[in-house]
Amino acid sequence: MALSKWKELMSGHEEYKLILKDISAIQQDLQEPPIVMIAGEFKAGKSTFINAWLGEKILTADVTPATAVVTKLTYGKTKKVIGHFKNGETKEYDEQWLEQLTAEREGRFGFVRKQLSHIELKLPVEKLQHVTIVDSPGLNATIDHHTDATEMFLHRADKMIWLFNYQFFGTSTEVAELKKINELGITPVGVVNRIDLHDEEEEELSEFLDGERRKFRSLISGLTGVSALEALEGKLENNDTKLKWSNWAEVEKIFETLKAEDNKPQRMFERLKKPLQQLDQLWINKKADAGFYELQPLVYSFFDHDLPRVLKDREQIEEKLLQMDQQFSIVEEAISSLSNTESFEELTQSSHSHGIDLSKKNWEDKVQFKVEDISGCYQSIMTASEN
Ligand SMILES: Nc1nc2c(ncn2[C@@H]2O[C@H](COP(=O)(O)OP(=O)(O)OP(=O)(O)O)[C@@H](O)[C@H]2O)c(=O)[nH]1
Ligand SMILES: [Mg+2]
Repeated sequence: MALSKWKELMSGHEEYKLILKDISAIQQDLQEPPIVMIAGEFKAGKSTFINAWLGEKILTADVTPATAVVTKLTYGKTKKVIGHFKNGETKEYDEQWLEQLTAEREGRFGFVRKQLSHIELKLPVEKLQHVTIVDSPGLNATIDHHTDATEMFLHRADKMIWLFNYQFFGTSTEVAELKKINELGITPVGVVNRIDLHDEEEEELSEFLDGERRKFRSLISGLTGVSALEALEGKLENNDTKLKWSNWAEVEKIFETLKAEDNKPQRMFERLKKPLQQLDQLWINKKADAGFYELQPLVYSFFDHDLPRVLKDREQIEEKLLQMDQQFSIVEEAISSLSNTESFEELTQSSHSHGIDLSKKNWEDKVQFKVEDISGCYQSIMTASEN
């Protein structure tokens, strides 16, 4: 396919490294079903939300900042943990290291985490054949590299669920992040987590949601309240009451809608724009550089050789012109002297001083002189201009 050809042409050239990385990611993402990223501020309950969707405690959820690495859940016949490194390399790890690799933990994997772009977790879960789920480190965590890791991955999402924390709903940093995501061409579906903590006596949940939905309508599409924790517990304990309270049926509906809207080709097209624009700019710069380096020796040789030669030629030509002017003025004098016999003596003397001999001529024969000597003068002018 065309993208492989591009990669082949660009590989090995340092200046194409970043563009190559983007194109490799696009090529990789093209093979996958829609990528749905679960994003939100730290501790919103993102990992718990994904565990609830899976119906299994697979990802690490904790009261302290937990998810440290973007974790992509894809379909695989067997469970596999694959590290995708920033330099494009991949490595498979034993599944027992999943927590050490993805969660903020002490130990020898701290260094590896810094080199990782993301971890891919392959699971034999049928639902993952139709959708790839991405768990992300919390934005606005006190740990900067968590925010960076998530921000670097945001543009790879086809769709997004933005998980609000009911207890810290709609912070200013959250609004800023949502604006950034909108600029990437993604309008996340809004979900408020931890509604189990809502006090119905204070305000009806539906009223709270209606009000916030209106406030955030330009940044998100829809707003639903859930309890990921209750949903997970409900599924693990086969407790239908808990599952009902959790309002999880709404989340299943959201996933059905996300699956049905196929925006993958459009997203891929949008994402291709950036590397294409970068390539275009790189080539414009290369062309300008090449033009400059080819022109440079010509410019130097012009100043070193051609210009001094032209200036010297000009000097000689000006000198010749001056000589010609002098000869012409003698001719003009000769012509005017034909109507003024007294000045003829002066003319012969002046002509003589300019190397033109008129003295031999007989003044009485002046008409004949006029024809012959004026032509003589012309001849000496011609000779002077040829030297
Ligand atoms: N009460 C309540 N607690 C929840 C809910 N969902 C998650 N929690 C708890 O909130 C804490 C954080 O949950 P996580 O799933 O780790 O949150 P996260 O957004 O993945 O956190 P980071 O990855 O660190 O950003 C855990 O102690 C969860 O048990 C919920 O619906 N209700
Ligand atoms: Mg997490």
